[in-house]
Amino acid sequence: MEKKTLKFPDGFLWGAATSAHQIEGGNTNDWSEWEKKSAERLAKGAEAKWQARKTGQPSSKFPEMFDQKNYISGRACDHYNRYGEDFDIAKSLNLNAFRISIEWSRIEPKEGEFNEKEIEHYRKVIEAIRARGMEPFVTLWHWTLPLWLSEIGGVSSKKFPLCFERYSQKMAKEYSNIVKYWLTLNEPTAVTSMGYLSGVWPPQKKNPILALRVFKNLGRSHNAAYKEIHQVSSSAQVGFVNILNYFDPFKKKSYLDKLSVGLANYFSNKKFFNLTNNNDFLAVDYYFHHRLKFPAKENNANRNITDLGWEIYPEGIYHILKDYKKFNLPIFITENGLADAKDEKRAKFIREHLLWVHKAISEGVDVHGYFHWSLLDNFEWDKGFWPRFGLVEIDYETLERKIRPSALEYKKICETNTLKI
Ligand code: IFM
Repeated sequence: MEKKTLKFPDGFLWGAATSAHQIEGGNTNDWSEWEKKSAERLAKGAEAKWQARKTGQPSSKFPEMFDQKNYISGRACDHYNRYGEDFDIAKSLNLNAFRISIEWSRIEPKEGEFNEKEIEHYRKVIEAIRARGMEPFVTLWHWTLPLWLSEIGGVSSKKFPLCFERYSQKMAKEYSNIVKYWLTLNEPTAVTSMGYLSGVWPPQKKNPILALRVFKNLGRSHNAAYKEIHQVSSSAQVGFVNILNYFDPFKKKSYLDKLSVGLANYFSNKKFFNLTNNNDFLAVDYYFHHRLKFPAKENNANRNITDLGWEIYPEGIYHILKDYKKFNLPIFITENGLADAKDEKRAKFIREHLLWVHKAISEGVDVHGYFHWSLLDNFEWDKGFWPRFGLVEIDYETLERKIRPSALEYKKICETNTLKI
């Protein structure tokens, strides 16, 4: 049967996304300290946590999860030293954009004291991305904090927005000649709910009042950083990364199910956005679909799931993009990916999501780029190393990089700017 070719807009950015703490190795920040305190508990709790889930027994498939080492980021992928090799791989896959984050704890290890050596390091990293023909997208805060800042309350501290403003201004002054696209914050809703509502991530609070304060602080921080970056460079493009979940009602005609969807949508997708004054573009991360039954019970079909038990629901990205059309701003999909150690589902996952992205574009949504999460296998926060999100497999013993077959499929799409279906 003849294949159909779907063309993406000229100049579309094809990328991969990463974050410093998850790949660099050798970080000292609030997470690295928390990992040391939590590894034993997380390893012991793994059996109970994963056996009970609908994930096809990952506990027997991933014995690493019982090992305390799994939960310590340690040297991770040693990307701090091997970034050149990693960007060569990205280039070989025909990527023309690359998303990184700057590790604040390296840049400002003591309050108000900036480390020139580390500033130089990230300059080289960004230049290395550019030298390979890729457009850098730079995240200023992907969740980890310098120790001095976490000791005074981190994102919940009154001082946080000012500290973030100072750091952002410094970064803008240093790099605005080599960075056009700035992402101030990564997924503020995820980090607030995991750290301050469910209490699973550091600082493990379960306090809705504090969560609200964090939300406001992060909103102010984005607004301040937006201003600072634009004061340094009027041509900069600044946004923040919003993780958007697609909610739909279990029964299409049930008012109560629809009410649940409305509320979930508000708290998870809209509330933070409403706190931000300015965005030059919208950055969307898409991973989750929730089919809700009143009051808030999830009833997903889960026909197809990742190693983490997350439902694969490509259509959701289309609805999210359609909804974002109303803001009339360029949209970048700054993350979308899955844990798939055997690489059995990744190629199809990418193709199907892109099919829906293309449909949204053909209906007038202004999508400018897609970044797969992630280039490399990496440290998946409280789950550690066992979930494998990489287009490239990492052998954590030897640090050897091996390009997965799905990456070669993605390469074809990036190379031709088309999807053949
Ligand atoms: O690994 C994370 C990333 O740090 C933020 N977005 C979701 C990814 C997968 O869970």
